[in-house]
Amino acid sequence: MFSKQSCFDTTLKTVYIALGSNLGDRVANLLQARERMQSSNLRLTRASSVYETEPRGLLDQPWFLNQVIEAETTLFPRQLLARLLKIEQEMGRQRLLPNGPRVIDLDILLFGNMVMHLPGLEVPHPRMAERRFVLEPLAELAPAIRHPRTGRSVREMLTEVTDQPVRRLTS
Ligand code: PH2
Ligand code: MG
Ligand code: MG
Repeated sequence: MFSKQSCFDTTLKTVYIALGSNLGDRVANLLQARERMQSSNLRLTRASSVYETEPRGLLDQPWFLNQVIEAETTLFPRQLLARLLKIEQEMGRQRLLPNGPRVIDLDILLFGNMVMHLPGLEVPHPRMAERRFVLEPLAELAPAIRHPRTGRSVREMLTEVTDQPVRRLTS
């Protein structure tokens, strides 16, 4: 008997991934990242608008473009993370400063209802609840979805971060 949790589980999971860029041609970087992610085992189903957002953490850097995509995947979290990091590398990301400027950043926000605390892989993303640049685009796609640890909806979390400047660019 194979349980649902076994390593043979090939069911589709719905995941939400945050994209961010503040170096080079930011629009082209988001587009290229979406194209590179799209594949038979990671199928992009919906994309939010693109937002221009004030930098958080390290303030003295260009404003970001941020977006969230929804995808269906048969990958496991570790595999998905490895895929995202590979795309970041292929697109020339250099890690010089924590929270510093980058060509592309791809973060797993939510992976089904999973809660995970592994070295290098925390799901849901540990800082998503305090970031309007994540919650605003996520709320376009899934306002009622609940954070699996706190039980709060995206819409509820968003009401607490409205002081952070963001500007919607596309619809
Ligand atoms: N990413 C960070 C730190 N700060 N600020 C904005 N506006 N957008 C980001 O994507 C972002 C950030 C670390 O990943
Ligand atoms: Mg990030
Ligand atoms: Mg990242």
